[in-house]
This record gives sequence, C-alpha cells and structure tokens, in this order.
Amino acid sequence: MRLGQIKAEGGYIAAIFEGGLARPVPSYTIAELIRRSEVQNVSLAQTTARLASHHAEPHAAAIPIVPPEVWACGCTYERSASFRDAEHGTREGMYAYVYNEARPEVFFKGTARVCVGPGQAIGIRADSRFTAPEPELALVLGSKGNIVGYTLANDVSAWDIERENALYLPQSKVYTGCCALGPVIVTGDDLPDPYNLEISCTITREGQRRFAGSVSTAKLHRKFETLIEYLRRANPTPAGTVLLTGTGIIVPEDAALAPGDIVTISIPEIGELTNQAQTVGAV
Ligand code: DO4
Ligand code: MG
Repeated sequence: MRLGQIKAEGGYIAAIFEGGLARPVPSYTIAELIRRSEVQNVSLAQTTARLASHHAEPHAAAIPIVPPEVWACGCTYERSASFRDAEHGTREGMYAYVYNEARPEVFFKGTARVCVGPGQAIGIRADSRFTAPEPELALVLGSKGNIVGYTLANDVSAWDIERENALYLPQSKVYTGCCALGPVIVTGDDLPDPYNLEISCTITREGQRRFAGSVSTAKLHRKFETLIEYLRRANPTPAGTVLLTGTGIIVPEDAALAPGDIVTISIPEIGELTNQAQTVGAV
C-alpha cells in the first residue's frame, strides 16, 4: 500500500495513494494511524484501509509523516566512506573505520521542525559553500523498532562544514530544511526486496542538468535490522521515527547546490521527491 498525507483539516491527514489519486483518511495523521494499528494489533495497511474514504480525489502528496524524531546512518555505502576519507586527505581513516566496524554511524537528524515534504524548499546554510543532497532510502519505524514502511529522504548536508572538523557534524546536518521526505510511504508487503532498489538523483539549474547519479541499495553494507538495533540501544524511539539509511551517491563539488537548484530523488517503487534549494539563515 502507498500511504502518505495530504493537506486538509487545517493540517495534514493521512491518505492512500492509488492511480494518481488519493483516498483521504479523515481525522488521522500517519503517525496516529501507526499508533492505532499498534493498539489494535493489526497492520498499518489494514488499519488505514478500514478508515479510508472510498472516494478517490486528486490531491498533491504532502510530507508523508510528521516525524517525532529523524535519525540517520552514515558510511553505510563504501562510496560515502571513501569520499569522506579522501576529503580528509587519507585513503582509509575514520570513515573507513566506521564502515568496517560492527557499530554503525547513527546521528540525530532532527525533528519535524527541520523536515519538508515534496515541493517544499530544502536549505542551503548561508555559511556553507558546498552543500549537497544525500539521496537515501528511509525507514519508518513503529514503537518497537519494526519497519512499518519505506520512503525517500534527502539528507541535505553542508559538506564543507563537515569536512572542516568532525565535531561540526551536527551543524552540517541539522538546520532549517535539511531533510526532505516523501512522496509516499510504501508498506513492506508492497516492497518485496528493499535491498534491490535503484536510487537516482538529479540536480537541475535553470533547466540544465548539473548532476545525475544512481546507486542500488544492493550496495548497502548493513542490514536494516542492525541499523535499527544500534539506534534503539538504550534509546527507545517513538512510533513514527524515521531512520535514514545512508547515501551511496556522491555529488562533486562543482555541482554544489545553489539557490534555485531543483533536486529530484527517485526510486521507481516509491516515486519521486522533488525540492528546490534556497538559502536559509544569514551569516
Ligand atoms: O559522517 C558523515 C555522514 C555520512 C552520511 O550522512 C552518509 O553516509 O549518508
Ligand atoms: Mg547521509
């Protein structure tokens, strides 16, 4: 099932997306449906199907969940680790270490406050000269850490700030518009092999293609269960938490995001997530 949210009732409500149309679920957000499905001990798809309107309407997909917390994993693809070590002038440094060790990199990416949905602006910090999109498969988790669905995420990051010093990571990762989610959440029953998905990304400036790249989730060096297990060690995350699984697409510095750039991330089984970049904050 393809679930998400639409703008309605003065906020967001859940909807089932089918054939280009949406069947609204009045009075419920996706987070509320996840909690309800847990209380009733039935799947999210069943809970949603029971409450959804039978009338399909044209609606734009909004942010598919208002997440209480967003976490992200890093260096889960070899490409991400080797690029970051190279930025520090080493062939194998701290990023290769994390790539190879049992404990993955897991960092806090923020709350709903810094998240945007399809069509909303992603941020370029005013104090960054090299901000890049990080196209990632994202897991939507239930209260026990179970995967209730999959969506797309853009872990937009100020790579120059990260490169300057590892202790600057939170500033490179968490700021207004740093995380785009959407367009929909695909439940597990409709995504039989999440380790075999092709993620693509393009950056377009004034109608001209600046960058195109892709990677398969088959190149992911970790199992989702391992990432979730480390996330939740001594840290029980609430239902609706979103976990980004890392990037395998690296944008070169000459394609660094500029205000007005259009970033599109896609996985055919999930859809396309498009956002325009804009400067946030002031120096
Ligand atoms: O520490 C670096 C962050 C890595 C990351 O976000 C990724 O690999 O996706
Ligand atoms: Mg990332």
